[in-house]
Amino acid sequence: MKRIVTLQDISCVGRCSITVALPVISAMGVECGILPTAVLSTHTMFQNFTCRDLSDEIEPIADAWEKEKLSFDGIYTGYLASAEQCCQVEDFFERFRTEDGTILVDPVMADNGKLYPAFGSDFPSKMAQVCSRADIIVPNITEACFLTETEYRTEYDESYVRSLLEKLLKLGCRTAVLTGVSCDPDHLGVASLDRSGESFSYFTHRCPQCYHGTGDLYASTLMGGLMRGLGLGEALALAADFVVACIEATAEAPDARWYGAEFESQIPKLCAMLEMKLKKL
Ligand code: PXL
Repeated sequence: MKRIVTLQDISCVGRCSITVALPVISAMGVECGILPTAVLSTHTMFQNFTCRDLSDEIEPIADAWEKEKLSFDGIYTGYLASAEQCCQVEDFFERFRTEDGTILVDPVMADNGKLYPAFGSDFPSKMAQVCSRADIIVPNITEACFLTETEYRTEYDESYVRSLLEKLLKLGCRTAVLTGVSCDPDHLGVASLDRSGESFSYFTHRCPQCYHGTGDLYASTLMGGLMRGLGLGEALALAADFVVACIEATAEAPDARWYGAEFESQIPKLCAMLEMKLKKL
């Protein structure tokens, strides 16, 4: 069984970051270690939240793991608590990167044209450094604009998407995946480009609803799929189909919470979709 470690926060309530990554990646048959970057009472879209930065723990934990000769088939980073933590994560990559391992960076920092409240204007350039060391990065359109200093647009065409992907590759990563891509009102999806010029895109019908944590669901499922041996195109599609299933389940749930997508009820579907794709390999 493959083992990964994910570096992101624990938002105790809110269905995002580690509370999404652990159940999803475990359900996909991949061991998921965690290195929490911060503990928050909830994610930062709540009006009141606490946040304890765990930067001081990162190095001692990494030291102990190194002494134990632990290694990981993949490293997956999400929400980081500060610009300084970005540098610590880069160090972590250098210590734990392996020849065949995959480093996936979800540069969680912004949506709908705006940075999340906890981040200052110095954060995107630090996150760009983290991205430069990744194999795969999965920004949404807003994050891609911050990373590449591109004007954020709500309406765009394929050439805007292509130029964002090309600029993201120039950061230094091997593969750039852009999420939340929509070149027409009825469809939403993802587009990717790698250094060899290979590209994929995958679109589903657009769900009118919008829930927090869907980016984390997407990145976690993508990491799980890649670790199980799916090709990039199949893993991108699996993650998109799972997120749509979660959004639709949330929209139909009479007691749905406002703060996150109901992914729990869709885990059996995720496992079934994964098995179908694995059978075709
Ligand atoms: O879902 C991304 C995310 C993760 N962690 C924290 C957040 C957010 C988005 O707002 O606030 C703490």
